[in-house]
Amino acid sequence: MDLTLYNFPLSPCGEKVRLALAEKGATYREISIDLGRKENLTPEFLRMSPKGYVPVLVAGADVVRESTVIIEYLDDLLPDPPLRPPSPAERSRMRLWTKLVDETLHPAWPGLAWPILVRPRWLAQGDAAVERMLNQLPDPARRERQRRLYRLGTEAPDSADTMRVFDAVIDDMEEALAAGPWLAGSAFSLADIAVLPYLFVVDVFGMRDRFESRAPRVADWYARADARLAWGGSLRSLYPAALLAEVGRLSVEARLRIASGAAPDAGAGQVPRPESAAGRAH
Ligand SMILES: N[C@@H](CCC(=O)N[C@@H](CS)C(=O)NCC(=O)O)C(=O)O
Repeated sequence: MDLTLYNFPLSPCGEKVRLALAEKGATYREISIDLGRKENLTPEFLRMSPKGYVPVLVAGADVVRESTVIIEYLDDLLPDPPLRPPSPAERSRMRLWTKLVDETLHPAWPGLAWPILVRPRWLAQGDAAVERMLNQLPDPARRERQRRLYRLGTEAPDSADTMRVFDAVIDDMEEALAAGPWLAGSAFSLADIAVLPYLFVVDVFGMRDRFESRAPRVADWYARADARLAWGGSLRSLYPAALLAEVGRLSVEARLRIASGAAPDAGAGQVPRPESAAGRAH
């Protein structure tokens, strides 16, 4: 089967798909869609993904979008090794995690990602060019958020909210991992694949301490997930070293601001706590 993945490097939704493909041992072609240059808003791309989101997977004649849908599609298409637990109880737990990521963790992600991955390039291009790109965005809420993050970087309220959401999800994970080695229970599954790219990015941004310092089971889970054979014992092997070095460099300033502004529990109660997957799983 001919597989093509449209992705933006380090976009966690696209990375989920890459992790699932790696676990399956699948070969595929990857096409990079530069979100900073709005390559996701070309008519050709919008035909595949009407909201202009990466990732998109093209498998033969099938064009599949929405990362959680794509990873389940892949598990149907390439059943070995299975990435959904066989028992209905564990499978339902797996889906609580993928739902938590779709509904809560991912919507919070731009508050961390845009200041680091996109803003520096936008600052170099200047306001007029950035406004031209922002005005192409069909969704006004998305446009305003990107404008805020461009203007204010990690000073935008979005960034502190993001860190609080991340911290709450880490707490949920810590609780769930008391019951088994992986998030859905006994086996590595799409639940782990759904969350892992977000913690990996926290790590690449130099903020691993965010979970290592206070969530020992999550730290252990992360170390075991990072060491999986599917990616040769290190998630970093999936990326060009130059990209990781560049992102590490770009994240220094953001990291320091976030560390000084939004420590775990600071401001608790200002944003709604995400609905807990762990809490409902037991
Ligand atoms: N629910 C979608 C969300 C995808 C999404 O938010 N993709 C981001 C990258 S992480 C994107 O393409 N953003 C482009 C933009 O907002 O302009 C999924 O899970 O695939």
